Amino acid sequence: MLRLYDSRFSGNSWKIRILLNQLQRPFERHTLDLDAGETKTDAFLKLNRFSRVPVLRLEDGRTVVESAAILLYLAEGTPYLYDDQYLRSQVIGWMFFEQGDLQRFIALARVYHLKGMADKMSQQIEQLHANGYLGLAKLERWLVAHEWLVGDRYTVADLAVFSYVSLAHEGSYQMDRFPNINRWLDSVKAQPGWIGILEQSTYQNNAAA
Ligand SMILES: N[C@@H](CCC(=O)N[C@@H](CS)C(=O)NCC(=O)O)C(=O)O
Repeated sequence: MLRLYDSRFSGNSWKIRILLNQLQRPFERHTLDLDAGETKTDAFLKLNRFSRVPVLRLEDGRTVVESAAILLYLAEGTPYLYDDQYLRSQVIGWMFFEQGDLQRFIALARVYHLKGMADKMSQQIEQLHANGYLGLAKLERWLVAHEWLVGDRYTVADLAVFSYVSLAHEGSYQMDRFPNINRWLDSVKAQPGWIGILEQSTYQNNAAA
């Protein structure tokens, strides 16, 4: 059986749990405690050279790391990824954009808030917002004229970008500035099999959680 190493509040891990649920793929869930340094152990380093979650362990013991790579691996041959070479390149392009222009700026601001460090880190949060808003404005501009990020349907491009954008308000981003992003977030949430970040997948082996 597939095994997912994740952590409870990780938006990168949430992407994978949503897709596994949408694909109806059974998996064992191993939830790590990041604050206890569980991604820093020698055993975990053998699973992921970058010592981060998410990690997908395949049935044969090999691992896939990096949320975008895991999404692409799982989506291969399914409706969530195009066969067409050009459209695939567009999906991958959005995934790079998410990692480079959005994810870090949103995730760090969110972590400072979740850990009660927002006052102490207010200058850093301001800088993160300055960068994050640039990425969000580009996403908003695309969504003015497009229902989905690539082509005419929901794909792993939407899922990859969705996760942290939907959590941005937890990092004090003013998301009411972006009506088209909000319309698109609602469309992603309405997809069959979508689950919330703290929800359990129907296909999850809870014994391993
Ligand atoms: N680019 C990576 C980022 C993964 C990442 O930042 N994971 C965080 C949780 S969301 C983590 O494991 N942090 C613990 C650490 O860095 O020690 C991906 O998309 O999978």
